[in-house]
Amino acid sequence: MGTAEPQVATTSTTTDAQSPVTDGFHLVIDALKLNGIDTIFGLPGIPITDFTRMAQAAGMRVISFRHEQSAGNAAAIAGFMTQKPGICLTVSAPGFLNGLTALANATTNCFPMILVSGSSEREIVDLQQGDYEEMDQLAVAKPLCKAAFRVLHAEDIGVGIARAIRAAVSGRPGGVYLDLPAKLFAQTMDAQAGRKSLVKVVDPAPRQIPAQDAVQRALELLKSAKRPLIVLGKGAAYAQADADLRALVEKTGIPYLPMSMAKGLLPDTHAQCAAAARSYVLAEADVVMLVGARLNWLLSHGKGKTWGGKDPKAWGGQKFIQIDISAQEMDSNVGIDAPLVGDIGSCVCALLAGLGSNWAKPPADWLRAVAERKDKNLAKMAEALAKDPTPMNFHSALNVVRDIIKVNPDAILVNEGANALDFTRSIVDMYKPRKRLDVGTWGVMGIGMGFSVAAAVVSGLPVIAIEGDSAFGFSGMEVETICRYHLPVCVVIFNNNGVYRGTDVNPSGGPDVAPTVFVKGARYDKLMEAFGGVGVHATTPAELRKAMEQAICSRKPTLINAVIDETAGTESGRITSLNPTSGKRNKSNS
Ligand SMILES: Cc1ncc(C[n+]2csc(CCOP(=O)(O)OP(=O)(O)O)c2C)c(N)n1
Ligand SMILES: [Mg+2]
Repeated sequence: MGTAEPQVATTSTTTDAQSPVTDGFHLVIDALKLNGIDTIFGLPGIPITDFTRMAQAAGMRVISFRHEQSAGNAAAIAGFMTQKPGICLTVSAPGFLNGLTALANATTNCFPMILVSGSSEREIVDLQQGDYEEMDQLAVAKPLCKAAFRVLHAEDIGVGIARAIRAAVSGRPGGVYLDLPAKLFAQTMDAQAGRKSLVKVVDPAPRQIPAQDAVQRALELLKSAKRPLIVLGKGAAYAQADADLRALVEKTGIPYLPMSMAKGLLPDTHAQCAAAARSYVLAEADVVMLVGARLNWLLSHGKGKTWGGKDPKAWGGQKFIQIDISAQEMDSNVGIDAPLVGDIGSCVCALLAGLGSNWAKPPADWLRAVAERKDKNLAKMAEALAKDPTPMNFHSALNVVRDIIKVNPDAILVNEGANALDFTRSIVDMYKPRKRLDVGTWGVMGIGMGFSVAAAVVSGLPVIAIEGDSAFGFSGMEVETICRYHLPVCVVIFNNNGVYRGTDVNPSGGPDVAPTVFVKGARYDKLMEAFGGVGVHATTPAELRKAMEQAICSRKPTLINAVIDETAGTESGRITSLNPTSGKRNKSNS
């Protein structure tokens, strides 16, 4: 393929200020660098191969993946961690499409990223004359992202990149598509004019200050509560308003519930954390303040039995305060009594200022009732964690992970799977903000290795990826990427021989195994060894603990194949009820 690459102007480099001409390649690199973007997650090929080389030559970190979806997931989570748009770079049509799932997932999760894709000749694509990798990528991307732009002329690159950056991070963050046709890269222009055409984005995500009357309304409602609750979402984690948020929670004394990626905003061991009494507080609270958390399916749409409603669609009678940057989020599922629209940092700051010095703590009987439920459930959990069955189950394996995170609170935990996800979320306490990265709003499989690579690249800290064996398969080839860049990633595969469990049988009695079952006793550890990493086969908690400790200490790419009882999981983990049931009775489901 290399011989078919477009010819490029080689007289210019990004560092050569004297060069009379520049070109599209260099203008894109210069525009990104001007805006503080120093890393690209991508996969080379026509028409962007030379671009990746030039970006690397210009001092950018270019992390090359084995599949664009992983590069896209890496860009998305880098955006979440840094509040700067993560850049994913792909080739045209198929590469673009491979990246698109990550772009759509980023948009759904409000992660700022820019999918930059090379594309084919506009004239040929638009006449559908059958170009190499022909596709109207802009049209395909548009409904799946927050904004989509195409740049046709070199002199517009500065504005194009600026618009993409601002769209990704301002207001509610999300995915942005930037279409760069092959011809654009080779276009030349006067170097000085080129430099002048670049735009350094000023204040890309301007603060959005909430209105004072909205702040007062929220405070009054909160003050009137007998059984208040705060729910922290990943929007609150994204905001990086950690100290103020903690002050707000502690000054009000209100029990709080962290959503999955908000775990660790305050340590999960905090006295006010009500995670272990989740079903009790959701059903019983009379005023709920949502901070960067949406009332989507993850919170049962704010109604039904979870919220104390009489039937699955009934409102439970509680009042809601919602802090969100998007006014449109309000009333999405139930009426919001006190909408507080603004960026989370500014909203939390305004609430703190309005609390005054004599804010009354919630009624003692509410706090006592929450504490009782919590203690009871934590005692039950401790009992389950203390068991040491053979083979290991999720609890005995996660007891180890829990200890490891406790002594390594800076390590980043990536997590996907069904049971492997749900048990990890409830068992493994997090102690610091933005340390838990997982499947997010969609519950999407395939984020594991992309998130792990980005987390390690962005932070330099050790990463622990707890992966269902099915979940791992979606991005497993990226263990080569992890080895290639010598990243301190320890992948732990909870191997229960399949999707949810490994015990299903083919109802027809035919020779194929059931659709949820994998090769029994697979040795995923060998996959890591193939690329020079450390592979460990662990069948006991002691072996798992030793291998994880060594991985953290050595920072060597490590994959631990943790053998889990194949009967231990449940269908769909904690979300079994979302499976439709067949109305038709037949042999297999009667
Ligand atoms: C992209 C995508 N495809 C399919 C699914 C459906 N799905 C949900 S969890 C899961 C895998 C669960 O198995 P595993 O990762 O082994 O976890 P376990 O429950 O066995 O611990 C699948 C395929 C999904 N969520 N996302
Ligand atoms: Mg499994």
